[in-house]
Amino acid sequence: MRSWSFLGVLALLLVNESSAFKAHDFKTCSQSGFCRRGRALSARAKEAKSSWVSPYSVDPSSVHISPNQAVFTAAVQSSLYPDIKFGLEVRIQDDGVARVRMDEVGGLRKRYDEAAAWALISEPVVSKDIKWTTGKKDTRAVYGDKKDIEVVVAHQPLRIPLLRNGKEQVVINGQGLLHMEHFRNKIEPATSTEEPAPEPEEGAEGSGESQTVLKVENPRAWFEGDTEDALFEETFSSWTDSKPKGPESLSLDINFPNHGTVYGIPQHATRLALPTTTGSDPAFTDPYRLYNSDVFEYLASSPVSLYGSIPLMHAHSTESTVAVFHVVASETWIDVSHSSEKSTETHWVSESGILDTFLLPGPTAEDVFKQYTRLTGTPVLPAHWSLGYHQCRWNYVSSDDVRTVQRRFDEDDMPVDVFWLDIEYSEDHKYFMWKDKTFPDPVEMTNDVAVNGRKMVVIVDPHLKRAQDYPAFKQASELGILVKPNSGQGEYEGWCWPGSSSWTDFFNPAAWDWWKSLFKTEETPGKWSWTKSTTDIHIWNDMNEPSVFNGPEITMPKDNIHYGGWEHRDIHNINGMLFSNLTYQAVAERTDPPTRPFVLTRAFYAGSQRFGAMWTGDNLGTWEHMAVGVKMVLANGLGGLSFAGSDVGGFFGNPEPEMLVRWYQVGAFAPFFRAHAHIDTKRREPFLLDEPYKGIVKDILRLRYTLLPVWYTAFRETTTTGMPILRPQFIMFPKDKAGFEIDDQYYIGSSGLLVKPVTEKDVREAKVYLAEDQVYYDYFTNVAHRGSAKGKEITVPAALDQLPLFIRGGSILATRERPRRASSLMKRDPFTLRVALDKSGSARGELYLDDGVSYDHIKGDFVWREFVAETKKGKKGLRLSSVDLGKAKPQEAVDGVALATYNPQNSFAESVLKDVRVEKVVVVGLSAKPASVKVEGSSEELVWEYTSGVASNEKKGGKASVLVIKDPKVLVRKDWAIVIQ
Ligand code: NBV
Repeated sequence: MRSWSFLGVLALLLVNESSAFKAHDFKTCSQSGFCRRGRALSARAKEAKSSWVSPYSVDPSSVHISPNQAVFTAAVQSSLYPDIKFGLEVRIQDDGVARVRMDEVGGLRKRYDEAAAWALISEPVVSKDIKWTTGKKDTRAVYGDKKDIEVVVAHQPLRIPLLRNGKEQVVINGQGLLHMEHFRNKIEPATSTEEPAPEPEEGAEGSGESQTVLKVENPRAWFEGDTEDALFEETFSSWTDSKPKGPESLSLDINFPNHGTVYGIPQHATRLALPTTTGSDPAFTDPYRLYNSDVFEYLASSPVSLYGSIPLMHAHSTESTVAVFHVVASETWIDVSHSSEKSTETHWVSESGILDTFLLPGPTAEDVFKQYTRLTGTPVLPAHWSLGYHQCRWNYVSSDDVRTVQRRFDEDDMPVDVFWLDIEYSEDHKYFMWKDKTFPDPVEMTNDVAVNGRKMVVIVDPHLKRAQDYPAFKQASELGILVKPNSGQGEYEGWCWPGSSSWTDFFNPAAWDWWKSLFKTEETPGKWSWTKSTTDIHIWNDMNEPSVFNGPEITMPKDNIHYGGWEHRDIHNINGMLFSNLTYQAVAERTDPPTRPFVLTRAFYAGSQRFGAMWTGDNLGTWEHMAVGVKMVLANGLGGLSFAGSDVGGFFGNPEPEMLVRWYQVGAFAPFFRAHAHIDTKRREPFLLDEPYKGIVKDILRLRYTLLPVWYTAFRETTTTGMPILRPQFIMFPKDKAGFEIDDQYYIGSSGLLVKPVTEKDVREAKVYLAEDQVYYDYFTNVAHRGSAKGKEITVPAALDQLPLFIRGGSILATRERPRRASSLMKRDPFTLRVALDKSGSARGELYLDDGVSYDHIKGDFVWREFVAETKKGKKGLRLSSVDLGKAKPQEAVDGVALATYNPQNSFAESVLKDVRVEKVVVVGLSAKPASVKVEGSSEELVWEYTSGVASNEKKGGKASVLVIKDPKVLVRKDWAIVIQ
C-alpha cells in the first residue's frame, strides 16, 4: 500500500523519529537575530525607565494634510540617524479605522510593502468628515458621529494614541520601542562614521527627556545595543541565512492603557485570553511567534508559532473592545505584558516589511468585526454539504476501501457527507495522478460516493515532484514560475513527500491561470488537466507553510526569491494563503457558472476566510489537545476565520473509546467537523466502536445533522457581519469581567445555543457559567436553569452520552429531526421549531436556506425567515409568527451583496422549498396550559399536547413546561402566525 520513494520514507522517519515536540527544530527568540535585538531594545528601555525616550520624531514643518482632510503625512526622523528619512502617513477611514503607515524614504533598498495588497479586499475608503489640526506639539483629528474619537500624532517623540472620550484606547510608540532598522551596506562599521546626532536645543519640545538619551556617550548603542548582532548573516542549526539585504526589522510597541485582556493573533496552542509572555510562567518565556510552521507534535500550551498567522489582536475591557491589525507578512514576535490589571502592553518585532497598522476603534466587539471585515473581507458562505461530517484518514488505501467505508456508514445509518483521500492516492506523490494499482477507477469511485449527494475531498500539496514524467512540474518549470534559490537563478529544490521537489511561486501572476487549468475535469486543448476527476471532488491544501523537510525550521530558506525579487522572508506568512486562494478559484471555476468550492488549508493569513476552511493541524490524541483545540478554534474565529476545526480523535495516537466519544462531541460543535488519523494509527471510524460508544457517536452525528440549519444560518450571519460563529463569553457579555477568561464554553452564532464540551477523562459533571439573569434550558431534557446578573455557575450532569448543551431563553431554533444518511437528502425535509421562552415570555430566531451549492443566493435565490414569539400589547396569549427577512433586510442578506433583486417567489423558494413545512413546534416555558392553539386566520384547532412544568419566568428552575404542536401545516417560506391562547 505504501510506495514511497526512499527519500519519502526517510523523511517520514525523520519526522517521526521521536514522539515529542522537537524544540530544537524551531528558533526561540534568542536564536533569532532580529527578535533578540527587539527584545534587547525593550530590556534597555525597561532598565532606563522614564528616562527612555523614542529617538523618532515628526518634522512639524513637513506635516501635510490632504485636501480632503483625511490623510496626514509627515517626514519622520530618528535622532540617531539624521540622514535617514522616513515617511509617516495616517489615514482615517470612513468607518473610523485609523491606518498608520511608515516606510523608509529614499533608502538603499525598498522594504516589502505588498502585504496589505494580499490581505485586503480593496483600498479602504477614507473619510470625508475629518478635520486635522496642527499645533505646536502635535497634529490631531477629531471624528466619529459624536466627535468622540481622536487620533493624535505627537511630534517629538513620535507617539500616536487613538482616544475615545478622552481615554486612550490604543497607543503606538508609547513606550518608545518603535525602531525601523534602515537599510545599510555591510561595510558600515559597528561604530558609525556618520555624524553623531545633534543635541536638541535647550527648551525644545521633549528636550528634557531627549537630552537624557543624547547625553549618553553613544546614543546609538544606548538605543540599539553596542554590538552588531546577526545583521548580515545568521546561522541556525546547520543552516545559514545569507540576509543579502541586511537588517530591516521593525519593532513597534502597541499599548492598550485601558484594556486588561487581549485575544487573537492566532495560531497558538494556548488560552483564549492571551497569557503574558514577560511574567513567571515557564511555558511563556518567549514572545508569541507568527511564522507559519509545520510543527511536529506541538505543545498544548505554548507561544510557539504554528501553521497559520493572523496579526489581529483584540483588546477588551468592560468599557470597550478595540483591535489592532498589523499587516506584516514576515516572521513576527509579540510580547504581551500587563503593568496593571487594567492595561496591556504589547511589543511586536517583525523581520521585514513596512509599518502598516490599522487601529480598529470598536467600541464593541461587533464593531471591531465589522471594521476588520471591511478590510479583509467576510468569510465565504460555504457549500452546505461541507457543514456535514467529514471522514478522513491517512489513508483510505484504495477505491474499494472508500466504497467499503461508505457502505459501513450506511449499514449503521450514520450520517456522513464527505470521504477524504490523503497523499497515498497519488502516484509517487505526484498530486492529481492516481495510483493506478489501488485507485484504478477514480471517477467511478467518486460517482459511487456522489450517489447520495456526498462528496470527496482529495489532497493537493504545494510541492511538485521534480520528475519529467510529472506534467505539473514540467509545465511549471517551462513557464518559469517556480520559486528560485537565493541566487535568483534556476529553481529552488527541497525535500518533501515526493523526494526532490520544487514549489510554484503563486506571487507570479503567470502561475494563476496555469494552476486553474490543472483542476479542469475535461480535456483542455494544449493543457494537462485532471480529467480523471469529477466536480464532486474538492480539495485539501496541506503543507503550505510551506513545509520543506530539509529546510531551516522545516520550511523554505528565507533568502529564496519570489516574483518581483522579494525574498521568502518578506512574504512567508502570506505564501500559504495564496496557494489556497488560487486553489479555491480553480475549484470554483471548474464549472460554468461556478459552484461553491470547498478548500481546506493548513497555513493561513489575514484574509484566508475568503477561501474556505482551516484545521488546527497535527494534534495529539490527548485530553490536553482536545481541550486546547476548542480554544484554538475560538481564537481563529476572533481572527475572522470561523470555518475551523480540529482533527476529531487526534491525529497522532489511538484514543480510547471514551476519549473518542468526547472528541466527537467537541467536533460536532465546531464549524468544521472532520475525523482524521495518522497512517500509523488503528482504524477508528465510528462504526468500528463497540456499544455503548457506537450508539453514542451515532447520536452525536445525528445531532450535528439535526442542527445543520442552525449552523448554516450562523454561517450566513458571519458572511455579512464577520462576527465569529463560535462566540466566547466576552463577546456575548462584554461587561461581565468574570467571563473574560472563560474559553471552554461558547455560543453558536446568534442561535442562543450554549455548549460546554467535556474534555477531561472520567468527568461526569460539568460546571457551566451563566452570566445573566436569564433562563437556560437543557437542550435534551428541557430542564430550566436560572442564571444571575451577578454571574452564576451551575453544575449539570455530563455522563458520557450527555453533552452539556443549552438553549438560552429567548431563542427559537429551527432544526431538522429526521435522521438521514447525508445532508443533501435533507433538503426537502420539514422543520421543527423549538421556542425557548425567555423570562419575560418571548423569543426570536432566524433560519437561512438556499440551494447550498451555487451562487444563486447572491441574485436573491434564498429563504431567510425570522420567527418571533411574543405577547402583543394589550392581548393575551403567545403569537408565534414567521416574517420574511429577505424582504425586511435585503442589504444584509449574504456576502455583503445588496439584494435589490430579492423576490419572495424566487426560484429556490418556489422549487426545493415549495412544499417544505414546519412539522412540529415545541414551546418551552409557557406559564399555563393553553386553551386553544390555531393558525391565525383559521378556526381549526391544531393538534397539541401540553406537559406542565416550570415557567420561563420562574426563578426556581426544574423541568420546564412543554407544549408540542403537531403539524401546524405552515410552510417555511411563507408568512404565518400561530396563536396560543
Ligand atoms: O498528508 C499526510 C499528513 C496529513 O494527514 C496531516 O493531516 C497533515 O497535517 N500531513 C500533515 C503530512 C505529514 C504529517 C506527519
